[in-house]
Amino acid sequence: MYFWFYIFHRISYYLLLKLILIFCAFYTKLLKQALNLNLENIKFLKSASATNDFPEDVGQEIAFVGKSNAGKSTAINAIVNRKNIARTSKTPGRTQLINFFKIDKKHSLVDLPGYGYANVSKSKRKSWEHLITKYLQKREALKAVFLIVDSRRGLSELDKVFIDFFLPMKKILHIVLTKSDKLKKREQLSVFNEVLGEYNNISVQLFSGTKKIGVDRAQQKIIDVFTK
Ligand SMILES: Nc1nc2c(ncn2[C@@H]2O[C@H](COP(=O)(O)OP(=O)(O)OP(=O)(O)O)[C@@H](O)[C@H]2O)c(=O)[nH]1
Ligand SMILES: [Mg+2]
Repeated sequence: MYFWFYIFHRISYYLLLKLILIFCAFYTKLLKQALNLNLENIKFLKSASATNDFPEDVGQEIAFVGKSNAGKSTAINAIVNRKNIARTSKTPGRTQLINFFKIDKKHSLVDLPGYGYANVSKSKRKSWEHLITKYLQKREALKAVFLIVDSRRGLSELDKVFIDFFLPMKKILHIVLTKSDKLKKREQLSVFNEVLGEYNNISVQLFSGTKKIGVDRAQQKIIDVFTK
């Protein structure tokens, strides 16, 4: 009897050990996958001017949203360490289509047209708004939005309207305060605290695409979103 109890005990012990090892291997594989996510491998996939132009709704996406000229395309370029994969311009309203960029089979970044660009006809603005709204509401692959805000201006009324529209979707929102190279340390801290004070449940960071400030933090956030 004691012998059988001993055998049973050893087998259960062995099985438990095996289970722990399988779990560890699985966890390591997940971590590895996360680390292997090489942002520099990014490739332009396609531009969309209508919902039926969108690529297949699979995998995981992070969209860059914000006012026109806030620095969305520059932020994407800095984060993926590529010069001009997302087209930037001094002229507001440069990105007029939804641009999809693929990092690998499962992960993409999306450059959205900026809002609040005055120099555009009413009908064109309406069609952009429709396109962006449809994308944000319907896209299953959309896991998070990086809201790009010019740190010199702080959150605009339109940014706040966007936040109110997006928060109920229960997806991740991360605020990136760009062009912080144009501010003194004291001013950077002030805008950072102001945004945090207003939305203390949203993550916020300072950033500069041109001076490469906060790039690591933004990359880490992307990896966190994709491995969550
Ligand atoms: N100094 C500084 N300039 C920046 C930074 N980010 C963007 N810019 C400049 O701001 C301008 C607009 O940048 P874009 O990245 O094209 O802005 P966008 O939000 O993609 O603009 P749209 O596509 O028009 O909506 C360009 O002249 C950039 O060089 C930054 O971090 N620091
Ligand atoms: Mg752009």
